[in-house]
Amino acid sequence: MTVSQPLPLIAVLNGPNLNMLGLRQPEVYGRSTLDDVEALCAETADRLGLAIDFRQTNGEGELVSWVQECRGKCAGIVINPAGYTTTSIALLDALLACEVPAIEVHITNIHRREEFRHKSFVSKAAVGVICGLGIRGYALALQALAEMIEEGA
Ligand code: DHK
Repeated sequence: MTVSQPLPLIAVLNGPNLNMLGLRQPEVYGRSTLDDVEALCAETADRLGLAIDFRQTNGEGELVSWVQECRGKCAGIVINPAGYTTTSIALLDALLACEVPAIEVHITNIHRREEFRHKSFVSKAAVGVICGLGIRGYALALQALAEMIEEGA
């Protein structure tokens, strides 16, 4: 008898205004929509043998609560904190408290943009940061987490 193991669960969490992807400053963020990002994550997770829980919120408190929920439940987090990257110590604290490896993703290269976007509070709690590679950054983050889980890191 073979007992099948549940697939490792990865939370893919998106912060404020990412629901506007595709419409929002397409010259900066590109034309892909959040549905396109979700489809890319779902297909990448499928290929890698991961399960995903994909969410977006405009609320800081909700994002903090979702990160807390990951504790003991998720094998990894992919997070694009968007505008809360540079402001939210609460989000940093939640990521530190949840003890789940998190990869921070930004669609744009925040270091080529306005100076106020350069400093991330979230990075202090992230195992890695991917920025400037468009929505493929999400797929690369899932790939990295799959490898880390496989290595037992
Ligand atoms: C998305 C946002 O909404 C901005 O607030 C960040 C990030 C950059 C992104 O590139 O995905 O500064």
